[in-house]
Amino acid sequence: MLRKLMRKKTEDVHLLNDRIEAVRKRQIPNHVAIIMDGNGRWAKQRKMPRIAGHHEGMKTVRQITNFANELGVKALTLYAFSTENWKRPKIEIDFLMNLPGEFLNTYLPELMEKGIKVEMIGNMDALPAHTRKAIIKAIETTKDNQGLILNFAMNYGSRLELVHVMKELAKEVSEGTLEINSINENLIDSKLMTAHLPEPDLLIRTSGEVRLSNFMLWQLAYAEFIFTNVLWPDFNEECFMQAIEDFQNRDRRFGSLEGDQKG
Ligand code: V0D
Repeated sequence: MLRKLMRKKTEDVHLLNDRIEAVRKRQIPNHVAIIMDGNGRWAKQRKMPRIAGHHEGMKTVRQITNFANELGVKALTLYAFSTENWKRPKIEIDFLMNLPGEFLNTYLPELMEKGIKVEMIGNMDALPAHTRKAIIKAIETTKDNQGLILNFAMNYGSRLELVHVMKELAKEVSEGTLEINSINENLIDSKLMTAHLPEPDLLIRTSGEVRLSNFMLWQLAYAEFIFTNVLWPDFNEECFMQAIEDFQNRDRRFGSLEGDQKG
């Protein structure tokens, strides 16, 4: 029985390896953005506290980061904490704010080994000092790494990001350093917190919710959206692979008719 199980497991690994080889031959998305939903529900199903789900979700972050890096994805943005999340019970927020420190304590050496570079978008100022310190240390330590950019969206909200850009432009216009006619899409791109990243070409949201929830509204204009019912703690390499395959099987046209059947 055990031998049969082990053989099954070995077959699964071979199948996944075949799929990896096949997706590598096609276009790998440059920038994948993920809304990591379903941690609370995962815990509830097991009669565990919500924080247990968050902790399990952190393990998934590690696994998916490594896998995306191996596939050659250039940037991975993970929505870890939204500006809305402050409405949660204080005890849950306190637990969440310990996760970056714990994650980095255990995972920073591996990030260095693999050349992964940590970055962050969102308003750092409102985070507790210990959380901020852990993140700043990770950003500093990994700043010269050349592999995947692991970009955490923390205390991030897209409308607020856009409000900041608009104020900045208004200020420059009123000071006479910017002409209204010079405002264009590229200029706005350059003022966003994601200015240094490639445009996201794939958005994944787990746990069956089909909403954007104020996440990268401007940046996701042309991205492919993939929604899955899988809860974030259950999201594994196979699920990520499936999302990449679905992405590769879509016909991306950016509004043109290129590749369409003519006539
Ligand atoms: C909980 C599922 C890693 C989503 C993943 C404070 C909710 C696990 C980080 C992390 C969270 C953030 C920055 C950093 C290193 C790690 C994280 C939060 C929540 C919000 F530099 N997981 N994780 N941050 N969860």
